[in-house]
Amino acid sequence: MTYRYYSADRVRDKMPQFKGTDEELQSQLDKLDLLYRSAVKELETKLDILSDDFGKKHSYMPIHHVKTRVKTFESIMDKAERYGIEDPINNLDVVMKEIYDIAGIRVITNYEEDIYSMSELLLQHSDIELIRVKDYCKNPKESGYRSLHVVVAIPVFLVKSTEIVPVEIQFRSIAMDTWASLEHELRYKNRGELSEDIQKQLKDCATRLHEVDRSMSQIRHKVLSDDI
Ligand code: 0O2
Repeated sequence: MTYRYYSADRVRDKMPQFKGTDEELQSQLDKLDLLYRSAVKELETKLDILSDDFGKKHSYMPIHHVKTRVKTFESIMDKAERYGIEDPINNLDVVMKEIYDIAGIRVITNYEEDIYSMSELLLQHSDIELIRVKDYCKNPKESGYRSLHVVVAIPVFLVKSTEIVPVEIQFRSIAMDTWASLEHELRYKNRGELSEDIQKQLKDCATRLHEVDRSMSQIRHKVLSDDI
């Protein structure tokens, strides 16, 4: 039996209101899977090539590592409900148009400045269209969260058609990712509830990590200029 990321049987169990046949449901789920996984693969390759070329030209690799994920079907449906999309299971085309982060890539860079150099280089690609930017590095969230969120649309070339697929790319430095990962884990463990005092302490940690990020970057520049 072929392994499927999205299985019609499982989806049908949870959402019996789908109006078509099991084959129709599976065919839509397979298309969803193929499009978002392909879009992620293409972007991952682009980032890999940029990082290699940057490394050769500047003897420095700005990307520390990259993580990718495609949302589970349950999580896509939850978000569609939160967005107020009516009857999402029977309107997957609307879901795909309105939810930008079904496919997500997290690019972890060494320093904050690498976030901007890498995102700018990626956005120069002629086949990539910029849809939306949210700069939580320049304007951190109330929680203390920092990251650059860029939503792009990329073409995926299939046998009979070309589909334009949105992907959310989160660019973060190692320090920003450390904070976001630990904070996410703490929040998740506490079912999203954190006391005001804990939130304040976490925000304070975000500020301190940001100071460390800046100091490390200054040290790097000093080391580089001393090198010459
Ligand atoms: P996951 O599994 O990380 O993807 P929307 O999410 O579309 O309703 P919007 O405006 O796109 O709304 O959300 P936002 O805040 O720009 O980005 C949401 C994502 O950013 C979250 O995804 C997190 O990955 C990250 N994020 C935002 N704020 C915080 C924060 O305070 N702490 C941490 N750790 N991460 C944050 P999801 O959907 O939560 O899940």
